[in-house]
Amino acid sequence: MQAQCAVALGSNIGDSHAILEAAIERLAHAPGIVLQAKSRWYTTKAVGPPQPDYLNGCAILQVKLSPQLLLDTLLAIEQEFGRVRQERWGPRSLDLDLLLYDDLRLDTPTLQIPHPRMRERAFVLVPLVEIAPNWVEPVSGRVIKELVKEVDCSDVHLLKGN
Ligand code: PH2
Ligand code: MG
Ligand code: MG
Repeated sequence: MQAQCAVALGSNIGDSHAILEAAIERLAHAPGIVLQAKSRWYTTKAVGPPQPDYLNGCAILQVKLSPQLLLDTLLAIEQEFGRVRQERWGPRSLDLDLLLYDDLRLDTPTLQIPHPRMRERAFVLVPLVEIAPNWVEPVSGRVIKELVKEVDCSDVHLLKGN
């Protein structure tokens, strides 16, 4: 079993650039995962409670893991990078969100695919369109390059020196 997945990466505590680069390396070397593509990094204004700006990006992974096993792997990597779960949408050293898993639609109490808020989040769609413009988001039936046109991207800026 092989699947292609899209993952969003975010950080707004600590040296976010170093954390995200290290997280990409960690993902690339995880059993059952091959890194296919990574976007550039973007500084983004925080959505949710007041908190520092984020650094965000996305990656495409080829995986031999089920959605649940992939989620477990992402959560374990977050923990390794010092993630402490506090308030919802609060600041974090590393956030790894599973966005897309082939054309799968899944709705369980612990895992929803596609990520239910990805369609409205410029901080997800702007990096994602770089590496997956023609991927069909299976709930809307629309490709990423179309979805990104409908969000306000004014708070998403390419990190200098990418
Ligand atoms: N993640 C959140 C809440 N708000 N805002 C930005 N800009 N970037 C994020 O990654 C982010 C957020 C919860 O996961
Ligand atoms: Mg998140
Ligand atoms: Mg998360």
